[in-house]
Amino acid sequence: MGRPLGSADDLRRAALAVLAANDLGGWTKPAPRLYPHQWSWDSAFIAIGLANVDLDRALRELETLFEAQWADGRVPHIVFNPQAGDYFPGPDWWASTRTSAAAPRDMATSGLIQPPVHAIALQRIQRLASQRRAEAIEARVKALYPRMVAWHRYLASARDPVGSGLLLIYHPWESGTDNSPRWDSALSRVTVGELPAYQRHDLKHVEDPSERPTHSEYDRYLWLVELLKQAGYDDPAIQRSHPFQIRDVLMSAIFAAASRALAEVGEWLERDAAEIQELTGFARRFGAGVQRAVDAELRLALDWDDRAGQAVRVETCAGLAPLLVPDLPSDLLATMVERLRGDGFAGAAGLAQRIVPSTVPGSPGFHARSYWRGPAWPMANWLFWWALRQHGQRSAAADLRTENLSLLERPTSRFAEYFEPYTAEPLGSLEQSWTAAVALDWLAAGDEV
Ligand code: 2M8
Repeated sequence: MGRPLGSADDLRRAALAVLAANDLGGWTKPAPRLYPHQWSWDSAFIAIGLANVDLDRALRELETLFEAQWADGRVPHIVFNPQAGDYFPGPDWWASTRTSAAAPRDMATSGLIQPPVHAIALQRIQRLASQRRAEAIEARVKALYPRMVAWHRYLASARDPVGSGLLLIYHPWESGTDNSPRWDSALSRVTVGELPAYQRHDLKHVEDPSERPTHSEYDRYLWLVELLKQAGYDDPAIQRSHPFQIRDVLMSAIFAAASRALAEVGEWLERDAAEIQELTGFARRFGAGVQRAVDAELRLALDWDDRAGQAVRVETCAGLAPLLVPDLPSDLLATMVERLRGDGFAGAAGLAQRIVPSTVPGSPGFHARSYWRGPAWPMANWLFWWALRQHGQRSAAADLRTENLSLLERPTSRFAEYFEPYTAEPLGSLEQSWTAAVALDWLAAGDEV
């Protein structure tokens, strides 16, 4: 894996080897040591990558995840692997089965969620299966579809009971962009109560602690879990008192895009018109919510802090969320494409590759080596690439793909979890599954302008 990757074929082979090594039979761990369980949105990206090589295995990745779906429709952010103990917080800390009647009885899961990329993966699998007349796969898509509808209904109702068009999150881990400056002000207002003593495991696997969250951030993460547990993971109870409640623009934009994708799968399945309208309604409602969140001065969408009653004015890649919104008006699309290519993101001065960093370089909270505070994440770049293609922005999409592939072809890259944006130094874990998966998808997409 340390050898130069001379050709697309070499990169493809290396990516497949990473996914095979992390494959635990029906599901894939995100990284060899740092993340030994199944993570929700990682599995969606993995399914997208695998769809290019093995539809059966790609669909299996989603099926195993949805086996852990809660009775209320939520898809947990972690499904615990009973064979792996080396992760904290583990199943005992979450105590979901003991705490909530909606949690699965026979599987240990967390009680949080992550961004709903899954229907985008399902649609990819469905389209390829239809092209190839793979009937057995089509039948399994049909069987999984109602579970995805239940997931989307949970999000649209439990996470947005007031119909704002933005989904509420209760924890930075729900956003998937865990340590982003997006959460700094809300976290600073959380007063940590009585926490049992605990031992972090992540720092055993990442040499430089500055690449991971601080201890004070971890205390807050764990205290928020304590509070969610005390509320029995019950949405109305949480919304009455939880100190961290933010309307997340990136989560909401992904939900809008995924609802459109799911509606299209529903049309292909010839589902009831009312159900399809409900899904297209989610796409419109959350697409509109994200557009309303755009700040005219920063030209980015901003999260809304419900407890503070104000927008979160930071410049991160989540602000590019409108790009994911289906049918985005052309003026806003042009603004967002310009922003993505401009000096805050892919066009920032001195970048090793012209790709999107997680936080605008030089803006408050930016840190070039620190988890979600500045490094570039290939899977986040994939999302924006996918969005650009959905809008027919082929030239911007082609540039983003080429630059990301050049990064991943560097002999030192080794499918890292994230990269220092100025030096391309690999950070976090090496051989991260979703990095390999998006590499496979970019390779399969071929060159285009
Ligand atoms: C990271 O999150 C986990 C907690 O969920 C962690 O730091 O332990 C995030 O990057 C998240 O988005 C990702 O799904 C997970 C596994 O790759 O790691």
